[in-house]
Amino acid sequence: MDITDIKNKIIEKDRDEKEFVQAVDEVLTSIAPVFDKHPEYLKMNILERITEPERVIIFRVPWVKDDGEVVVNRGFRVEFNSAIGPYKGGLRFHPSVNLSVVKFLGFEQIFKNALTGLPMGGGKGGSDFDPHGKSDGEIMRFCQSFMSELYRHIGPFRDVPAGDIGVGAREIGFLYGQYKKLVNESSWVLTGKGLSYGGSLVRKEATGYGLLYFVRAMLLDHKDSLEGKTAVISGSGNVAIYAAEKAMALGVKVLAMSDSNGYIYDPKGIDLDLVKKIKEVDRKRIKEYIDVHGDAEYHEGAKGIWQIKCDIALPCATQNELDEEDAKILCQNGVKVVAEGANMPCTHKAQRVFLDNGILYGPAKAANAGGVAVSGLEMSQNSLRLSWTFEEVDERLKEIMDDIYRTCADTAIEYGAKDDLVVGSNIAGFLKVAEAMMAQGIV
Ligand code: NDP
Ligand code: 2IT
Repeated sequence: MDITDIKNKIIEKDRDEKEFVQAVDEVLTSIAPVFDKHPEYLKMNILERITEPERVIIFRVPWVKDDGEVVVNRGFRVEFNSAIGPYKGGLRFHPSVNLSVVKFLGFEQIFKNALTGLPMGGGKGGSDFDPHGKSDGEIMRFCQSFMSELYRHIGPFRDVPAGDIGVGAREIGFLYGQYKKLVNESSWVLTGKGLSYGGSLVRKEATGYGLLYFVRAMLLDHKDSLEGKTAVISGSGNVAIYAAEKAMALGVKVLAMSDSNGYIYDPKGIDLDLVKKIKEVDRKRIKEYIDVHGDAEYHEGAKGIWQIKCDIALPCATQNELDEEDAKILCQNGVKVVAEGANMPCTHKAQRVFLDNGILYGPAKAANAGGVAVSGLEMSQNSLRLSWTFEEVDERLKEIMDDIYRTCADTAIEYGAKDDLVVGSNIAGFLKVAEAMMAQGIV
C-alpha cells in the first residue's frame, strides 16, 4: 500500500469523526515526502499505528446542580501516543466536545509535544459540560465527579492533564484537590496548577507569549519585526489575552478581540486591563467593553472579526473559526502574518490561501506549543522540588519557541518546501515520534 491508500484506509475507518479526519488528512498529506528517505516507516506501518490511539477512555460524569437537578455529562481521555514520554495534553470543557474533537486534539498534541524538545507523549481529554453560567459550587462538584473516574488513569509518569477551553486555574484547582484526596499523594499530576501548590510562573501566560515569540522569529527570519504592526486576535480567553499582552509589549497595536457571541473593534488599541476584568474576573461577555469605551464598536457574530484590516491575524478561539472566505479577505486587506494560537483554527482551504499567497503562516502545532512547553517545565520543577523565577522560565520559553521555529523552517527547506511551516512542523514532529516508535518495537 502506498501513502494514499493508507491515508484512505485510515480516513474510511473513522469517516464520521470530522475533525479527527481533517487533522489526520493534513498530517499524512504533508509528511508524504518522508517515505522516500525512510521506507522502513511504511514497512513497520508507523502510519496506522500513529493514527490509532493507544487507549480511549469514555466515562459517565454525574453531578448535582444548585437547584438539586441531577445532570449527566460525558467524560473523555484519549491517551494517544506515549512513544516519547507520558501522555500529556489538556482537558476541554465545552458543549461541542465529542470523541472526534478529543481525538483530533490528542493527535495534534503528539507532534506539538515532540516539537518542544521535551519528553512528553500526546493525549487530550474533556467533557461536553458547559461551564458558562455555572456557580463555583457547580463547577467544583462537576470537577470532583470528573476526577473520581479520571484519577485511576493518570499519574506523573503515566498521563499528565492540563487546561484547555473552559478549564483554567479554578478548574485545575478543583480537579487537583480531588485527585490528591483520592490517591493520598502530592504527585503534582496536573499542570497549570496555582503558584501556591506546585504551579509554574509563566504557565498562565505561556501559550500567548510563546505565540508572539514564534511570530517574532518568523518575521526576523524575513528581515521584518513586530514593532508598529497591527493585530487582530480572536477569542478573549487564556491564549488570546496573553497573546495580546505580549503583542502590545512588543510594539503591536491590537485592534480587535472576540468571544463566541461577537467581537469588539477599538481603533485606538484594545484596553487589555478592561478585557481581563470582564473575562477573567467577572466572567462576563466581551460586549460589556463598549459600556466603558463608547467610541469602540461591538458586532454580533464572532466571524466578522476577520474583515478588519491588519498586519497580523492570530486566531486564538477554536477549531475551524477561520475559513477560505475569511482568508481571502485577510489577504486582500494586506495581512502579512497568520499564526495559530488555537488548535486547527484555519480550515484546510484557508491554509492553502495563505500559503499560496506567500503569507507567513504559523501552524498551531508549532506556534502554540509554548503552553505545553511550560507545562513540561512545570513537571521539571515539580520533579526537582524547586521553583524557577519568572525570568528563568520566560527565557526558556523564548529559547524553545525560537528552536521550534528554526527546526520547522529548516525541515521545510530540507524537504523542498521553503517557508511552508505546515510541511516543516508535521515532518519534524513526525520524525521524532516515528524514530522512538521504531526503536521500541511493535507495541
Ligand atoms: P478559554 O476557555 O480560556 O478561551 C476560549 C475563548 O475562545 C473564549 O473567548 C471563548 O468565547 C472562545 N470560544 C470558545 N469556543 C468557541 C466557539 N465554538 N466559537 C467561538 N468562540 C469560541 O480557552 P483557551 O484560551 O485556553 O483556548 C483557546 C484555544 O487555544 C483552543 O483552541 C485551545 O485548544 C488552544 N490552546 C490552548 C492552550 C492553553 O494553554 N490553554 C495551549 C495551546 C492551544 P466564550 O467566552 O464566549 O466561550
Ligand atoms: O493544546 C494545548 O497544547 C494545551 N491545551 C496545553 C496542554 C498542556 O498540557 O499544557
